[in-house]
Amino acid sequence: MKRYLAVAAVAAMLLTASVAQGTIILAKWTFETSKPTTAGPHAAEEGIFGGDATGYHTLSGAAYSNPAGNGSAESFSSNYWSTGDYYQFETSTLGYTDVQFTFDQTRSSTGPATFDLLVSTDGTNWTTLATDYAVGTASWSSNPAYYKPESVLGPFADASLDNQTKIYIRMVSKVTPTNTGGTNRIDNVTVTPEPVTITLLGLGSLLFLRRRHA
Ligand SMILES: [Ca+2]
Ligand SMILES: [Ca+2]
Repeated sequence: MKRYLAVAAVAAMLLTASVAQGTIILAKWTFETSKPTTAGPHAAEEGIFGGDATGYHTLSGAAYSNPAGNGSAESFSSNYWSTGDYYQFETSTLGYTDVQFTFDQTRSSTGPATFDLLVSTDGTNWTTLATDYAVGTASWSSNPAYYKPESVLGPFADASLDNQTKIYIRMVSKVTPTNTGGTNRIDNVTVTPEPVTITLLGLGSLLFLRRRHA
């Protein structure tokens, strides 16, 4: 009498799971807690990594304030703009790929209307993602019912931002308005991984026990 054990590993199971956009936030500045009155740094209100928001102005007269955001109570605003002045946001993307970001930006009628968008991983060497993008004059209200989608810029993405200990995002004014009182305002700066599709390979084994009589 012989006994045979035959084993066959047969089945492969393919599972595809979709992770919806927005379920992971690396950093998001809403300014609802920081309510800026200075150049910063202002801590991100949300996100796995958080991070800092800062403003930079050449003119010492620049004032930072927190007027109504885009459908929220607070935003990050400043006046006395010169060419080269900027808003900057820094966070981490370590362990995440396909990183993208969006932000809301508006201005007063005499505020700077033209910006460049730059990114960096060291704060020294910069890559330009958008040149001379236009900032509109949509009037923001703290009432969510009056949220202005036309103020949303992006999503912007660049492979250099993936899986980095630190990333920097800058919105740099390309113009010097004649009216120093002109303001520019930013809100809802959000850094996320792009929606990803995760493929799971599952191996199912089938074990056959076969008995034979000699
Ligand atoms: Ca806000
Ligand atoms: Ca306020």
